[in-house]
Amino acid sequence: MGSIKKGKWVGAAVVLAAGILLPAFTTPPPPQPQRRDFNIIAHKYAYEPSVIHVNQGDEVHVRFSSKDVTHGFFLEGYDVDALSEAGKTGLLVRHPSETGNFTSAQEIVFKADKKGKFRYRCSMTCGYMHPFMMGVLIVEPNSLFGQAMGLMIGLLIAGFILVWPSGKSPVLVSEGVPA
Ligand SMILES: [Cu+2]
Repeated sequence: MGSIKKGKWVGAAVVLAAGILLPAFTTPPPPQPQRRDFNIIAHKYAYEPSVIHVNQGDEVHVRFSSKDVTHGFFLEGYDVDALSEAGKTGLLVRHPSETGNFTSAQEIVFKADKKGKFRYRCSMTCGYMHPFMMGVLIVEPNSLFGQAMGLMIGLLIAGFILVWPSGKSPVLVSEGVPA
């Protein structure tokens, strides 16, 4: 009986170790945060590109310009709002939470520290379709998340093995069933 229990513990330890180690070998290392540059062009009533992808932790630089009238670039979740006047290279940028005025800048810069989908939309009324002028920033999670999932699955399987009834019980049950 003691040896069965010991075997279970060893089994659980092996599964747990696999749960921790396998993801470390099979998933690529987390991407190093890097500088990402984007050129976003606004016109009635869209952004080009309308979807941008970065990895969590990246430093994002957006050069934003307008083709026709003055357009805005309000990025949800990142406290960024910018304005671009057609034909002008510079921008006006502000951080809405700081209630500050717009200051001129060459580009929008922020660190993509939150993962998820964040809409960017026009913050300057530019015509009848203005409310529909939007795009989306997708911040991919750091792959450490994959390793955390591997650890969790390993723990679950180890726990499952520990509480699983011993090998004898199915035999007892089948013996109890009348032939
Ligand atoms: Cu607009």
